[in-house]
Amino acid sequence: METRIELIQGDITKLKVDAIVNAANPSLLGGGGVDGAIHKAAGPGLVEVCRLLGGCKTGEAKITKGYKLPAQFIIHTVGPVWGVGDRHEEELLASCYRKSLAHATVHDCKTIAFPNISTGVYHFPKELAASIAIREVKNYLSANAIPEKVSFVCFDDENFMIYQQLLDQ
Ligand code: AR6
Repeated sequence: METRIELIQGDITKLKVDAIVNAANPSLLGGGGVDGAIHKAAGPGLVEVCRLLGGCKTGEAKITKGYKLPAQFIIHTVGPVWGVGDRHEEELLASCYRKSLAHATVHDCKTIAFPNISTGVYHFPKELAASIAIREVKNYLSANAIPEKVSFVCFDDENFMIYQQLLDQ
């Protein structure tokens, strides 16, 4: 496995990294899944500042502080919903990873952790999502010194096994 990439199974809200990424929705005001867990763990200061951000388009990313989280920053990105709209889902998901990594570089985040964006409520096929995530992170790392380390955090067993297989190749 590429030494700057790490695979973890567990809850992203517990990680003491410079930045965690949130799989948000365009309102940026919270929701279920990992978004709900992050807002709950970060505390009410997060939604207060999110109200001022004016939402976020699919494929884009915005950054806030981590509030009560062990992570210093939260990078909120909005993944595509699989199977609706103009169907540029693959490119939009790739953009989520690139834009999140770019925020990490600008804010000098040496460590960043990603959840499996869009693979829950948004129903993006897990294997395809993982291959896009790994490709984009590898490409970015080969061109940038910061972040130094990227963690993929899988919550469910299926995603964990998919990432294990793809990263071992
Ligand atoms: N830590 C890490 N990963 C998690 C956690 C956690 N605590 N909880 C869930 N996951 P989802 P989406 C995984 O549905 O598909 C929200 O309501 C989960 O197993 O959270 O991008 C937003 O507000 C799955 O693999 O995000 C949006 O409306 C992955 O996180 C919508 O859901 C993503 O699942 C976004 O949908």
